[in-house]
Amino acid sequence: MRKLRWPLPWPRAGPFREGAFRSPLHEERTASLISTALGLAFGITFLTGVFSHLLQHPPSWLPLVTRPVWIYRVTEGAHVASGLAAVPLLAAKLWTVYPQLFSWPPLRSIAHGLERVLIAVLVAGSVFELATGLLNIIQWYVWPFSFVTAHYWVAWITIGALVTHLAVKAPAIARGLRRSGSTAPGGGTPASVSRRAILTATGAAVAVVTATTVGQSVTSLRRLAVLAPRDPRNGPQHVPINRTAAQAGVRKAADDPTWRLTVRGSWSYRLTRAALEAMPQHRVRLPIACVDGWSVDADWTGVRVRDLLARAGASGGAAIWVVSLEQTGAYKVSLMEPQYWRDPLTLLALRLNGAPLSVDHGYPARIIAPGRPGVRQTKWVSVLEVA
Ligand SMILES: Nc1nc2c(c(=O)[nH]1)N[C@H]1C(S)=C(S)[C@@H](COP(=O)(O)O)O[C@H]1N2
Ligand SMILES: [Mo]
Repeated sequence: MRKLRWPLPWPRAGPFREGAFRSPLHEERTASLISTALGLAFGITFLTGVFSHLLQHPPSWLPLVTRPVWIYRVTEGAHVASGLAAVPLLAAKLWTVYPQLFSWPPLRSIAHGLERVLIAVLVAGSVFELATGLLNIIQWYVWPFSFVTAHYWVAWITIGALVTHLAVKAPAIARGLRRSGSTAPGGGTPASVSRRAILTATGAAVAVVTATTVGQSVTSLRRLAVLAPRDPRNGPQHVPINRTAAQAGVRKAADDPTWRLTVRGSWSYRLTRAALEAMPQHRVRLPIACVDGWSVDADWTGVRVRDLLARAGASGGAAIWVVSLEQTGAYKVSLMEPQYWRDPLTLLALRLNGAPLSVDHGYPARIIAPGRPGVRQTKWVSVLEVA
């Protein structure tokens, strides 16, 4: 019987041949610098992403904070900005290391095989996360699965693969960062010029991506944000709209003069919009911060949710259901924890930036609370009910 030995079944040719990749750009130091930046971007994106997920689906053990009021605005802006910055970094990283795909022999040992599987998971997970995140912020839902569930769980798989990969690669990373020499492997050609070129190009790509998008959440930079899906000042009453009343199918119900707010606690009552306007009004400055990364501060005027619930005899420890006029979908009902509704800044808002809410912003009444993801700031509210 013949022994199976490499080179089998394919010969060592093409990219597999010895010395196929001589460019100094593929050496360890270049890879290490880009990897450090990419690791940092992934770390920030992961942590802020987990925070965002927890705020959207708060487990009972989570201490819900409402101060600073812009906490979610900042973490979600950072999540999307670092995710976007990771796109050119990942591309540069893959480019510096792809020759290793053709290392010879393709399989040296079981450990080497496992390392390759790990890298495959890491690359696939990273590409999946950045691609789905990107498509989500431009609201192009091309996938058949739930974005939130998939994006969240693949993040854990990817970060697990990344941490394991870092542990395996620690010696090479340390070597790459320590080495300050400018010679290519094998001696000879100075690599500094081309290395500087790829590092500059990568840095420039990150700078351009960031500068042209970060204005969606850093309002003062909005004029630069030519590539951002949203201009944070562009919309009725200078606030963008994610879903209009027509898209949500509530146009008629929202404009219906027979609309009443129902509040159910130990006892129940109903109020017209005029009755709400006759109650003590409060004005707060709070951001709408969408999970998609755009955010903007606005002036909201309305009735404190805690005043409405006190009138229904609600106890301070209870959560409340916020029911929208929307008949179907994820926004129909949402739970509001006591930390939010007892907060003096949490309003059933009637006015936005000095004028009555436009129908697309949630007329006749909508929730605005400090430190909450935009998805939970329910528009077109019809019922507040102790859960
Ligand atoms: N009922 C309902 N409430 C909703 C939404 C919705 O589609 N339906 N969109 C949410 C999302 S994702 C965001 S970011 C904010 C946006 O509020 P705005 O359209 O007034 O800017 O409203 C939230 N409240
Ligand atoms: Mo949103």
